[in-house]
Amino acid sequence: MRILILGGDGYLGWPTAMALAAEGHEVLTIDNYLRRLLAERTRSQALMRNPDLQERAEIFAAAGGPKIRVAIGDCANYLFLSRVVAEFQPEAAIHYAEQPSAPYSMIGFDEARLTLNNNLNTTFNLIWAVLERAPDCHIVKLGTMGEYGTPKIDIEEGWIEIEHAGRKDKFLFPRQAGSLYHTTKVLDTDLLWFYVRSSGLRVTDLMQGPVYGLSTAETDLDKRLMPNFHYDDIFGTVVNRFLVQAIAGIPLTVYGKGGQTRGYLNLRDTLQCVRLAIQNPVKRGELRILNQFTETLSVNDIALRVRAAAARLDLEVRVDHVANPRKEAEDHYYNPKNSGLLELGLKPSLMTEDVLTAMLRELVPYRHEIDLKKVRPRVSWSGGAR
Ligand code: USQ
Repeated sequence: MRILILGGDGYLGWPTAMALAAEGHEVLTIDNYLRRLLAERTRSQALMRNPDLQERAEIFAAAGGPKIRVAIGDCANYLFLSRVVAEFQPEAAIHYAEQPSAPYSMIGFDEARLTLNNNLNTTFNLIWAVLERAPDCHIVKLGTMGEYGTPKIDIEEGWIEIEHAGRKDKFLFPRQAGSLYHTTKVLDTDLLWFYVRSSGLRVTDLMQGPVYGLSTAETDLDKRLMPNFHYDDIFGTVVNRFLVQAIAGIPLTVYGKGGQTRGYLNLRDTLQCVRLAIQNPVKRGELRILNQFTETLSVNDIALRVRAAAARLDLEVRVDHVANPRKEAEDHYYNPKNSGLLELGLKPSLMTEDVLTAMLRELVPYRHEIDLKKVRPRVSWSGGAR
């Protein structure tokens, strides 16, 4: 298939590009390096230096991988995006081209506006580029489990049937996100659903939980192919952060009580999920929503697992409960469904001590690169940057 990846330089975009190219798909990636720029601006650079997208594609090809095409440009610019779509005629477009950090979106007005403008414009432009230039293309959009928030009822996969005054109908599951970033994903879903209904778009919206992981089958070819691995408080996700903290010998930063529960998944499983979505496209005029995670864990559960894995490498780990910089429930009901991707064939690799120990081993050589100033929370939900 011809597959277009928007946001091909990102933590998920680059491993996805390699995995799909390795399977024989024709892959074109787009990026404008926005995340790299924002990471520089907020002093949140990734742990290891990542070559730029063009260099990564060259390293991959030199290591025996297939060709990955690269277009540097801004998906929020409609002329650029529609031209790429018209020329490439993708059969599937995977949309990762969003400002991905919840803390970044909560720093202040400028960061909130950038997140809103970028995320909605990229989605809106992709919708129109597909409608105008490649109307049969299947859009696979990365949404987030955070769209649902933490309601006191079970979370369905995207939809809920409601009975009201003796009549029934099916609606999008209620959404109440906990950050402006997560809210942009709610708005994305609404935009996609509107154009599915009005114009017959075909869309899969993947509600993904926080991802952890460092290597994939393709990164074994050359270490320079590793994804950008963030451990800072702004772009780093919690498991990756805790592993780096364990290696640095500093206490794990559990925010508040640590009962916050989310659906997690391994980076390798993200690749499986996206592949399954593409292999099983929906028909025109359908919005399929899949909850993309493999297990639910609290922050305290994760801290204990990281501590146990670190002990195997003789690393002693303390767990610290720091003041929670976010506004979120710290002790709550959480029961989301995730049968859709399993039914499509997902084989989960869970967050076992073996998996965490292997990640710690991979990270040890980078210990001297860890900058402790990036670790403590710097952004507060109530007052922007500290
Ligand atoms: N947390 C800590 N300590 C830390 C970092 C985080 O206790 O040092 C807690 C947070 O307060 C939160 C949980 O861990 O309760 C998850 O936080 P996270 O930073 O790993 O994830 P989040 O900010 O929600 O965002 C990440 C990705 C985002 C994706 C989302 C999926 O950055 O792109 O959409 O995970 S989800 O959380 O399901 O919405």
